[in-house]
Amino acid sequence: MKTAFITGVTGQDGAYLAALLISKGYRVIGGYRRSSNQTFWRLAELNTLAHPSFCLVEHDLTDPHSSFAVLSTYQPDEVYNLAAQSYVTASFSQPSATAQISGLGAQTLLEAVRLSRREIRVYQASSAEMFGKVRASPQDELTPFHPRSPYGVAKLFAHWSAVNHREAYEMFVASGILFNHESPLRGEEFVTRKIAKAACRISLGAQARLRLGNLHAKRDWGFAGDYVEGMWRMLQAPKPDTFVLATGTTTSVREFADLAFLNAGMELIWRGRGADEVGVCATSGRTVVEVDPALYRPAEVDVLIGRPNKAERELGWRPQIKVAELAKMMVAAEFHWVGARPGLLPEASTPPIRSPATALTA
Ligand code: NAP
Ligand code: F7E
Repeated sequence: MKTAFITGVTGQDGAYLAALLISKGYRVIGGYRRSSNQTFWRLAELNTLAHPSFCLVEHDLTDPHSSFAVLSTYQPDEVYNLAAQSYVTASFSQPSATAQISGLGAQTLLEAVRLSRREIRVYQASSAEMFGKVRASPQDELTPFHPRSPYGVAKLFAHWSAVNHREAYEMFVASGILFNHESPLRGEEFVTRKIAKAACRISLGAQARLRLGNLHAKRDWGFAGDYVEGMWRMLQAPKPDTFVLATGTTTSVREFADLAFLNAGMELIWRGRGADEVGVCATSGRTVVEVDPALYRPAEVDVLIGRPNKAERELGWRPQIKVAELAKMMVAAEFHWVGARPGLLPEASTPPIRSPATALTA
């Protein structure tokens, strides 16, 4: 039985990865940081929390002693470093904390592995945000980086630390440059979940309007359940390397809103321009989406689109879920959680109500 240590297990990817590794017969040690308000709901949704092969351990990525203690106590074969301050907007208001956690924290963990047992295989969660002001499209492993946020800068430091540990110490350190991946378990501050939740609530009359920032931004959105499979494959490869995981298609925030609201039974019509643009419900004529310039970022990543050919070729990895199905899954989960159905849809096109747990395996 292999043992894996996952940092940041309480996050979206941590929950999906823990469930995947348990299904593959691993013993999973899940690192969580101490908080006055624990966030184990994702692990509970995927039936991982009480699983006999799963164990929670207190761990803070910024504390080297904390990493040494976990490594020496549990002797993992694989370490997946998913812990991060991962919200780009917050990285502008908390740049130092973001650098400490998402940048230096990764290097601290790599050093702990090097000094305790360098045979351990390490996965570093790198990000398409490192491409930022993109120099080429689509982006792949050879595209130059130009981060546009303190988060992107911190992730770039962590990525090069991973590459450097690979080259300097011959350690097995894989870096996955992952494009945006979402799910019903996504944090509510990220735009897809914010939209999916609002679409459900507005259609049920529980919320009047959704306020969004930049509607023009485009992202390559995939499903988190597919991407954690790619992380695992990177650590089973014959040699450590850097891989892009993406779907190869890009969708604007406005288009994602169209998809989500349609799945909630509302067709949107867009009127106006810039900060005055609004999304109007085609049936009722009510404005249900509006732009709030306070949500614009100091620097924006306009368009991301990945080219995952290397992962397909060398890892046999392919994303299964496309953005339209992702939006459908996320909105269906919102209705499921409030115990309602998207009432305005004709019966035949009602999306199946899938809980996050079934979404993983479907
Ligand atoms: P997430 O939901 O924000 O989860 C981040 C996790 O890190 C949470 O468990 C959080 O704990 C933990 N954490 C934060 N600071 C920590 C610290 N000092 N010590 C230990 N744990 C800490 O992020 P995600 O979407 O699952 O993403 C997983 C990783 O992939 C992150 O590194 C992210 O930057 C990266 N990534 C994500 C995407 C994406 O689209 N999802 C794309 C590319 C890269 P709390 O629950 O206590 O907050
Ligand atoms: O924003 C725009 C926003 O916060 C996506 C993280 O997982 O992926 C994620 O970072 C886009 C941006 O994700 C709102 O300006 C408009 O252009 O969902 P997001 P992100 O910033 O792309 C990367 C790859 C990571 O690594 C990160 O950890 O949507 N947008 N209106 C909005 N975004 C938010 N959050 N809220 C809005 O109201």
